[in-house]
Amino acid sequence: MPIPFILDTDTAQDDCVAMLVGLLDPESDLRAVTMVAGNVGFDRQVHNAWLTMNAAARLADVPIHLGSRRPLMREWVSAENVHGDGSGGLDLDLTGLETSDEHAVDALIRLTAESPGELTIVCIGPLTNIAMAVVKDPRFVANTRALYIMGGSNNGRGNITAAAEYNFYVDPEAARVVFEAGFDITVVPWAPLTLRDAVFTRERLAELDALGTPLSAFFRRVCEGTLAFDESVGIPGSTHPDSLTASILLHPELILEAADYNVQIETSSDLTRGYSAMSWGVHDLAANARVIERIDAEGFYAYLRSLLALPTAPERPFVGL
Ligand SMILES: [Ca+2]
Repeated sequence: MPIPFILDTDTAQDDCVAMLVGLLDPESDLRAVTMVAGNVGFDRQVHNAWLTMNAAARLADVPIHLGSRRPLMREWVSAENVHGDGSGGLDLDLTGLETSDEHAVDALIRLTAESPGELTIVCIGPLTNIAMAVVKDPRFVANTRALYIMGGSNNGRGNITAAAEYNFYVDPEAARVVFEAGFDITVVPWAPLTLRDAVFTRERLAELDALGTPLSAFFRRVCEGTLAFDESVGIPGSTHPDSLTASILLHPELILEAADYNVQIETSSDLTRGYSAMSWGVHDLAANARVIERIDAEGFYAYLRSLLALPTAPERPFVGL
């Protein structure tokens, strides 16, 4: 049986790849996309989601619900210096395409309530929408099967500051609400996991490009902009934590090591805003999340490669590809 889930995303670069996983893998039953303020301008993120659905030839198959356009308490912080527009300048004729009238927070609450305990939410942006749903409906936590969250670092370095990973930094209060709410949570952290197991070197990217499919051409474009940034900060390739998060939901055999942690998010310090304190079981703190520690990196690469090798052609011609 395909696994039903919702993708909560700030769609740019690897969010697009995560969405491809959700749209192309036969093990996946992607029910909705919910948009949250994050990586790049909100409307550009929606545009990037349409581009991705087009690449997967699934335009308008999955509803896009527009959600929180800013964090709960903070000013929005963009990652446009990292991602550019998040899709390498691709464009598309969007004639006739409409996002849902229903707000993302209401969609999250309704969809999980319609099949209690069945829907997982893959959260690959700031956690604003999820926190809003927690606050709005006390049944939301129990109705949700699990959250798969890309965010934080496991006693490792951040990316937007020394201490913090971007998603938790942008809306630390939302992250705190979510980790204190009682969900069944799995975390894919930035460091050390992503930096060790989900970086594709230029050699690998060339291999993927050599597949010569429309999907591999799309993949190259959405990853190209970020690659230059990653290399400028010493990361030897493009980073894929969001697609990894979706992939381990559908293919848990990719998980090689994981452990239960108590995860708390720093909200009061300027210096360590959004820091995720991940306590590994020796501090008398109750576990509230499973943190992924090691994955089958070769298996993950081979899996994405197999998706990008599919002959799927875009539904409408891209402008600029
Ligand atoms: Ca993201």
